[in-house]
Amino acid sequence: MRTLVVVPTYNERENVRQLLTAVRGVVPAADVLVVDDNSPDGTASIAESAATELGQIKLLRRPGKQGLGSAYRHGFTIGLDESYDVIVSMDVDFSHDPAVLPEMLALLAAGADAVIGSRYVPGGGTVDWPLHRRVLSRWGNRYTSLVLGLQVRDCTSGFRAYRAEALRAIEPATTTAEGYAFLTELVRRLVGGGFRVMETPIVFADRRYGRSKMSGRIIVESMLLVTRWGLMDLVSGRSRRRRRRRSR
Ligand SMILES: Nc1nc2c(ncn2[C@@H]2O[C@H](COP(=O)(O)OP(=O)(O)O)[C@@H](O)[C@H]2O)c(=O)[nH]1
Ligand SMILES: [Mg+2]
Repeated sequence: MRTLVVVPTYNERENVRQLLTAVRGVVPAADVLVVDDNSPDGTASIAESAATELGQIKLLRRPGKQGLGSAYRHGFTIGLDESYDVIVSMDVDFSHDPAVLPEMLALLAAGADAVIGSRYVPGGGTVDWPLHRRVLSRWGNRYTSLVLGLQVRDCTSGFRAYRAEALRAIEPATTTAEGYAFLTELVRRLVGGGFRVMETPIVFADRRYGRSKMSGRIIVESMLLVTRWGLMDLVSGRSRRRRRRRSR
């Protein structure tokens, strides 16, 4: 299976070379695409020199910070255009342990359409995260699963592997959310499209270097969109039921 690992970066100079080296060590056959938004700290030039050393690494340089959702949309479109069989997404800051990659790919090979590295299934968790982030993530995910009626426990984990046909079918380029809601939007579309989404436990470690790029605005965006989608589902579910009653 031709695999592309998409890695978005913004101001990650301390992490990028190490992560690329680690990924190459764990899945030597996979290609990697780094999507950098013109990081002021020079992440792109470090990625470029690591790419020359390690091979099979491409760098997409974008003109400015456009958000995580936008970086993934761009990276996924390239992966689909280049006919990869499997597309993986992961953070560069070592919160997502590359050692889990073989397990994720094995689950795809065994029949899953998408595999989510999940903090909220047995065996998963977070370490070293400050309390406010743990609470926000845990309850944000509980709210999301409940409101959208999804069986998936961790809708905002960015550590995922997708079968390319499934990703192509849900048209990631037409999503609009910027932050975590982008990840939820993809889960919603996968489940809605009847695709088989599996979760495998991960222990999410806080980043070793640098700072989080997520903001209060991104969290608010995520909660508002989830609420809106939930209400839309409620209304369309009601109108579907009404139509069904009328046609009886
Ligand atoms: N290209 C790009 N990458 C981003 C952007 N925002 C965040 N990232 C990357 O997305 C990943 C997750 O971001 P991070 O700040 O660690 O989020 P957190 O783990 O939820 O605190 C990291 O690899 C970041 O470098 C962005 O605007 N553009
Ligand atoms: Mg992070």
